[in-house]
Amino acid sequence: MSEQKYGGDQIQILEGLEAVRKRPGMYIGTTSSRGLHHLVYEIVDNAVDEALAGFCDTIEVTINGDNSITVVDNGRGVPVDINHKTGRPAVEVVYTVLHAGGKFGGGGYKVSGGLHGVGASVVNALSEWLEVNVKRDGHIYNQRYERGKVCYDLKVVGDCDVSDTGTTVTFKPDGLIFEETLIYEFDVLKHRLREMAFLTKGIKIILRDVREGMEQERTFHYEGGIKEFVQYLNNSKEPLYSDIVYCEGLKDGVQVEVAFQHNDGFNEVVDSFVNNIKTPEGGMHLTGFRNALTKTFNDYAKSNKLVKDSDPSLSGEDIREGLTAIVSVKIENPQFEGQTKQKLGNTVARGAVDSSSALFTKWS
Ligand code: 0RA
Repeated sequence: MSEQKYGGDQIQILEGLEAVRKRPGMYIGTTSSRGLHHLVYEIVDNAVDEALAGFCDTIEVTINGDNSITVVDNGRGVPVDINHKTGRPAVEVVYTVLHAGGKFGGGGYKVSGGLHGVGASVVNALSEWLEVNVKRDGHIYNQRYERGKVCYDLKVVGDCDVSDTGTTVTFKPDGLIFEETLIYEFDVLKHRLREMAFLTKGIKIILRDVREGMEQERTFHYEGGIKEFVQYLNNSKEPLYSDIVYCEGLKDGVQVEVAFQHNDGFNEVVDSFVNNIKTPEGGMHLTGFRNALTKTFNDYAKSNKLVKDSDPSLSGEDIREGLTAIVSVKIENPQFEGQTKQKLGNTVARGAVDSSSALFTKWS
C-alpha cells in the first residue's frame, strides 16, 4: 500500500473518498448488480464528454478475465500538470478528489450525464484497485490507487508519438462494497452503451468480452445519432412514411434534438433524455415536444385544407398513435458541486424545461 506522506489537503481528500465508501448508495444509487454496472457508465461518461468537446471519436470497453473493466479513449488524455490548489498532478486530483468536475482546463463542453466529474473519484473509491494510463505530450503516465488511496506518485512508464493521445482506465470493483455480485453482464453493458452511441452521433463505442468461453465483441457507431435510434426502434414495425423526421436547435446554451416516425401500430414510444440520461418521468422537455407536435399537425391540416376550419382539432393522442420518438436535450456546463445525483438531475431537468419549451413553441 501507499508509502506516501499526506499533507492537510491529502487527508481531506481521503476523508472525501471514505464518505463514498461509507455511503456508496448516495453516489451510485445501489450496490447491487445495477450499481456495479453503473461504475462502467461513469467512466465511459468522462470519455463521452471528451468526445462532445470534439477531441475523441473512439471508446473501447473491455470486460477482462477477472471481471475488471478497461475503458480506453483516444481523447487528449487527462491533464497531468500540477494542480496549484492541491500541489498534485491534475490526473491524481481527478481520481482522488470527490468534487473535481470541470475544474481543470476550464471551458470544457461537459454535458454527459452521470456524476459530472466526480464520477471518476467515486469509481476509484469503490474499486479494490484502479489504474490510469495517460498518453500525452509523447509520454505514457501511470498511477495506481487501491480503495481510493494513491499507491505511488504519477510516473512516466514509457514514450509514445506526440500525436498519440488518450486515457486508459482499468478498475476492479471492490467485493467489500458490491456484495451481491462482481460479475459483469455483457448484455446489460451492451444495452446502455448502444444507447450512449445513439445519443452521441459519430462516436464509436466498442464493447469486448475477453472472459474465457464468453468471448464476444460489438461495435456501436451511428452517424445519424437519434435518427438511427428511431430507425432501430421501428425496425420490426411497418413505418407509415419512409423519412424519419429530425430537427435540432440550440438556444440559451440548451441543445435540443428530436427524431420521430410513425408506424402502423397503436403504441406511443417516446423516450426522452437530458444529458444522455433517460427521463422516464418525462418533464417539460417532453411536454413541450408533445404540444409542439399537436399544434404543428393541426396547423398543417388546417392550412392545407385537409380539415375544415369548423372541424374539431385533432387530439394529441390521435397524433401520437403509432409514434416512435426520441427527444434529447443537452445542457452545457451545469455548475454542480457536491450535490447528490438526484438533485443534479432535477436541476438539469428544470433548466431544460424553460429553454426547450420556448424553443418548441417557436418551431411549431
Ligand atoms: C483536457 C482537459 C480536461 C480534461 C481532459 C482533457 C480529459 C478528461 C478525460 C476523462 C476521460 N478521458 C479524458 N480525456 C480528456 C479538463 C476539462 C475539464 O476539467 O473541464
